[in-house]
Amino acid sequence: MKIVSYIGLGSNLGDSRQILTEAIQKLATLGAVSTSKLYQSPPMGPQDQPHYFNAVARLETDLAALTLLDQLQQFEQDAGRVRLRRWGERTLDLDLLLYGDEQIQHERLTVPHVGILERDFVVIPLLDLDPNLHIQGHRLDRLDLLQHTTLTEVADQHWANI
Ligand code: A4P
Ligand code: MG
Repeated sequence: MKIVSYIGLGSNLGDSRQILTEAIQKLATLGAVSTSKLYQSPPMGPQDQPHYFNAVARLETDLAALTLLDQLQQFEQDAGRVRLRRWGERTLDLDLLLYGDEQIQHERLTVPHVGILERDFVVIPLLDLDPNLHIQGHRLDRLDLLQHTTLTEVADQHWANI
């Protein structure tokens, strides 16, 4: 059965735009993909790191949630992922934000992703893909953080050529 999942993409090391484009192409091997716009975002966490490129992908997949997580972690490794510190710089971060409307509490996987409702670099791209999205009873388009966003749009939905 096809599940609609949403995956957060982030990068602030290397050629981030190219790294995210390749990540989208890899996601497209798992099922039908569509992308949000592409954004730049000041770092959450340590401030002495570059701005992030952020986007969200919508993926329709047959994969079980943990199998999908395995794939995301493989794609991170393929991108030569280094992660130096918590909330620190990284070449590629792929977070499973939503998996259908399932709530998952597993030692390797928490869904919805922790902090999803507090991060403008997640909420705004999610709204690109589905303006009516609700999470845990919250309408995303009503969240206060939308009033003081720090995101800059750098490309429209076609940035990854899919
Ligand atoms: N894990 C549990 N749930 C999930 C999930 N839903 N999706 C586990 C993905 N992984 C999940 O992940 C650590 C462990 O989380 C994995 O082993 C997996 O089993 P990680 O990717 O190694 O760690 P992380 O992503 O570095 O976690 P951390 O430090 O909590 O970072 P976040 O929360 O991902 O934030 N600022 C801007 N502007 N834009 C960003 O994208 N990203 C971060 C990283 C910091 N600041 C940012 C951004
Ligand atoms: Mg992560």
